[in-house]
Amino acid sequence: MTIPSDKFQPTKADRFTFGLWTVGNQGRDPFGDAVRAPLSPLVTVEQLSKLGAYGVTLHDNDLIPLGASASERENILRDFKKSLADHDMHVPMVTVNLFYHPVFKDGAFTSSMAPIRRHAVDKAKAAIDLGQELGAHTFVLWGGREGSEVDAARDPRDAMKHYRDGVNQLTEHILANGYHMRIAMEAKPNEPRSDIYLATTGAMLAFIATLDHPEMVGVNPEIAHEKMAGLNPYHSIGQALEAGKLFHIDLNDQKPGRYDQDLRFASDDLKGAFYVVKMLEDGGYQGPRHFDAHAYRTEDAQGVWDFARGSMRTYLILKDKVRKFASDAEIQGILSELAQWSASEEPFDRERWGAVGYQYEKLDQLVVELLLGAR
Ligand code: GCO
Ligand code: MN
Ligand code: MN
Repeated sequence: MTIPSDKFQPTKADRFTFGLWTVGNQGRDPFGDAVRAPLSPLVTVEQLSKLGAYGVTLHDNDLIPLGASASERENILRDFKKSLADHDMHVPMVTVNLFYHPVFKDGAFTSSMAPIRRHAVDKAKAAIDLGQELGAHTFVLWGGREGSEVDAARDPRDAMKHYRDGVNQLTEHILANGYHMRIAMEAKPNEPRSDIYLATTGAMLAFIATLDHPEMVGVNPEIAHEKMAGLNPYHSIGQALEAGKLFHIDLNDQKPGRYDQDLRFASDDLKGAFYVVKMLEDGGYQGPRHFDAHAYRTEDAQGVWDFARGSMRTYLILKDKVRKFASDAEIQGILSELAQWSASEEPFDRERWGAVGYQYEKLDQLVVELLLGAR
């Protein structure tokens, strides 16, 4: 049977979104300058819509340059909203840039300087207002520079207090304005700081429980960040989902032990990506499937759209594999045997239960063959 060529063509119903900063990435790195021209938000909206995406996400300053006047802001927003409407595109999430300007070099919410902390909270509130104007219901908070190099300079307990105070002010702002907005906190262990506070999704979950309005705050796990911490994203995402805290997701990839790579989703670890897709699809995750990655520095403008198209196609192909996994008689046979054991009321017998084989070798090989298209 030949697979119809459009079988993995993304549609709006798939709810794929990309950050403006992802396809807009110009390929700068610490060793080399930009290799691609800047991409306007309007072109991004049009191109991504053509490719089948549902929407875009943005930092405040991806759209409104820092220091823009009120009338400049209004003009930019008018054109952007028109472009969204013309191309049936949505903005389900916005975030705030608290890392680019030198003022944030030692953090924002956790800065040791009170005026910087106050400014950071005001900037985040303004980004929430912007999100509200664009119809977003999720505000991602990534504390890119909330961290340290010199531990003599700040006690992490103080950082936690300041961080908590900042997030509490944001939930107050949302409530006071009657917005329908939730906050999703994104963890990362390092880069650009030597150490970033709340380094993992698990740490975020513990922190959220200490907030004034924990019900309004969840997590935005990123595959690459969990891998940078040496963790298994499938487990982190699963824990968040089970806790009712998976408010958003950043799909990408990362080789272990490297710098922050932001690789195209599933480009490195197909099996890991398969389990993430399985978790999102089987676990009832309702949010957009959001890509936070960028094209290789080797790419020109066309390569960027190849990157975007590839990200969505791979997700849909893996989603198809999730369906195959659920209907594969041999895989399901092993799983139902395991389920029977899990529900067993047989008495404990050291000899019997110690001698049992779990069939995990067989199960894993079946998954590998399924992913390789041999089943
Ligand atoms: C990174 C982060 C960012 C955030 C984004 C949203 O490692 O650079 O993943 O891309 O997701 O800034 O706040
Ligand atoms: Mn991210
Ligand atoms: Mn990242």
